[in-house]
Amino acid sequence: MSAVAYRVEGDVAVLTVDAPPVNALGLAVRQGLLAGLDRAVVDDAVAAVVLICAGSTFIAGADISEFGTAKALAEPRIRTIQDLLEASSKPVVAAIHGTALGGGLEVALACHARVAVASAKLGLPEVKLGLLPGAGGTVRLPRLVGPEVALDMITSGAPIAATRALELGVIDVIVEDLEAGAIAYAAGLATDGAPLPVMARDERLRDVDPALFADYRLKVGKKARGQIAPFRIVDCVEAACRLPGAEALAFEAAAFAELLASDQRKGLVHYFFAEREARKIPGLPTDLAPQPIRKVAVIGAGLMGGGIAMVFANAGIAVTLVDVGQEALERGLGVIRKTYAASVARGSTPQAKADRALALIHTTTDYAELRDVDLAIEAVFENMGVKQAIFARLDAATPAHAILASNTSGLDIDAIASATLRPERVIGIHFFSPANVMKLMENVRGAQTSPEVIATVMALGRQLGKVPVLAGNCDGFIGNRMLQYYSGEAEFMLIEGATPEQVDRVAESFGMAMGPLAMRDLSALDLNTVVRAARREAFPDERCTLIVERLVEAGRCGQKTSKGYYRYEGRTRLPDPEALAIIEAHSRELGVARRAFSDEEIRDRLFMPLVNEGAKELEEGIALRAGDIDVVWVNGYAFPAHRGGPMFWGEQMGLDKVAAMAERLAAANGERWAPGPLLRRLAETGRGWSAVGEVLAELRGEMQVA
Ligand code: 3H9
Repeated sequence: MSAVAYRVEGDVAVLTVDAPPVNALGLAVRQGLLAGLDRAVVDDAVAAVVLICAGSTFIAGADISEFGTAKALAEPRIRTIQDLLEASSKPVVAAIHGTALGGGLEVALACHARVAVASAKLGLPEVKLGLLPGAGGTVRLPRLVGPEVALDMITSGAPIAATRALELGVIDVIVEDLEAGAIAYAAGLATDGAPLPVMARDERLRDVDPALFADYRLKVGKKARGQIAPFRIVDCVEAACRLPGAEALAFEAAAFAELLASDQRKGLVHYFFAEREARKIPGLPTDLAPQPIRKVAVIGAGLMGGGIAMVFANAGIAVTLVDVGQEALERGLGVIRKTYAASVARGSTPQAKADRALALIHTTTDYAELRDVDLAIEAVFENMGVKQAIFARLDAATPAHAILASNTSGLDIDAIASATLRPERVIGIHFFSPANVMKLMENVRGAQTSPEVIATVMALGRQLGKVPVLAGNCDGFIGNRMLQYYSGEAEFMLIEGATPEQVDRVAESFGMAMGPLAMRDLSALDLNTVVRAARREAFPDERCTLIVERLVEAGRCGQKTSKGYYRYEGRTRLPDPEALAIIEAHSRELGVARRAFSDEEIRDRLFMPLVNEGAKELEEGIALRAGDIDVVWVNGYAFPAHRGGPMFWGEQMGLDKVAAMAERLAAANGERWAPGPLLRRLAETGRGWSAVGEVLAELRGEMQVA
């Protein structure tokens, strides 16, 4: 059966693409489109053509899974189909519902007109995959909407709504009944007989001010954090304004090929699939329906609790915010109101939406009001006794079906669950701060958490617009457990001779939003000293430094005291000789000779320990897949998505190098830094993360024999 059905209604041929899940332009769809168009062109009974899709969406782009395979290069290519569309003397109308994305929108732009339903969205999201629109998007879109709007759309990758697309002229009309509307529109064009527009041949963009592109490059430079694609997009749109259509298309094709071969594209495409894979939990019954969550309680009206309440209210779910006193509730609600007001003022949330969300947040000090909630999330400070007491109260106050969740960032979920009579309905839901902004939702399964609860919370993540990942229960779960090695090495390198600016510069040029030391300054150094003392006690034989303690003793608690690793003028961070003197004095105190560091060494010492600890999480089943760890780090710790995540990056660097680094760091820092059996075996045998299952089985087998 062809992926594209052909039928004729009156004198209009209707080509229906039917290639679930998203009608991507894989080889079969391209072949079907070519066959359908060829047939319509020669069919004397056909005066016009409609291109429409079955299922939930219009063509959502090229088939990403074909990238790098022979199929992607096989004819007919997308451009061949577009040539045919533009050469057709019979009008072709794209009928759009769902999302017309990437190559999908590019095919629609090569049609002679576009009709859409009001709920449709259109966009060129290739930049999110480290690419640019490679099927004429940078040439046709600027001709249709002008270079500024095209640059905004293509460099952001954000889709626009049909109403906006109509205003801009990307679509010609919004209809209610898509197929009937498109057929009528196409028939009208045929009867009208007016010359058909061919965007790629349109030469109207000759007088664009070149300063636009210089400005845009500066703008992109501020946001792009080391990414190549946004700059190449500007180059292409500029070329589209300078060159005749055919030459601009050739320019775009060359730039697309360059990006397709780039590591950044590989990293981002890996990330795309990893995010989707992370939603799938092996072992859960496939027919398990998630429980509906209509009403939730959030315990703790602090910054975290308030942010969580906003997440639910934004998704239209009623929230009861609970705290011990009226004053705490008022304060919490005040912060929530301020956050909404700021977001309305910025233009990112419409007033009506903020009002609707605020109206869904109700406050109380009385647990008796929780008798009809479906989920309660505790978000108080990290103290096991306090959390257990709250869970015991929640167990008594909430209905039997309610899920009880803790937002702990590292405490033992089983110990928390033990305070209840329903440990199977207890789970960790770890939001990252600020919860209303950060995308990651690290869900932590306890030993007894039921499959239904896991399925519900994973589905809830998507409903809330978050990126859910399932973690096992251990100190720090997936993300924070790894973090200590990253910040630990940052500190050791300071003692050995690197400066805070150098360490942070390397991390930031790698693509991290903020270097590890600047990050610590932001989150307050004094708050960190308690955890550090506990860790020194737990691992007395491990290497440690007292840099943070020395800085705090000198009144340097980070941004809040305007000095820490740096000094701050407002929010501007500046190198500070005083901080360096404290660090140098501590090097002397520890008897460590200071030396120069290369950027490469700093990079490897910062990021390779993450990979090593990630491998141990895989070994212990804390993370289900290496990709899950990548998703956690990209969304919870601003690890650059264009590097694919720490595990993908580590594999690109070579797991043998990662293991060798772990050996060296274990000798210097302590046994916890050593590679585990999984990483050792992968490194020795030259295998990658895709072999984790098989290597773990081998290792288990060997243990049994031994
Ligand atoms: C491009 O077009 C290049 C051209 O310019 C030039 C070429 C020369 N291909 O996200 P979901 C799968 S680049 C293959 O969960 P939703 C996805 O993996 C492309 N597979 O659904 C998942 O599979 P599974 C530009 C794809 O409803 C399933 O579909 N286009 C593709 O939340 C459902 O996906 C884009 O970047 C694809 N293009 O969201 C659009 N897209 O079920 C990327 C999806 O096995 N896609 N899959 O896990 C999206 O943004 C969302 O998937 C979409 C649906 C909004 C369409």
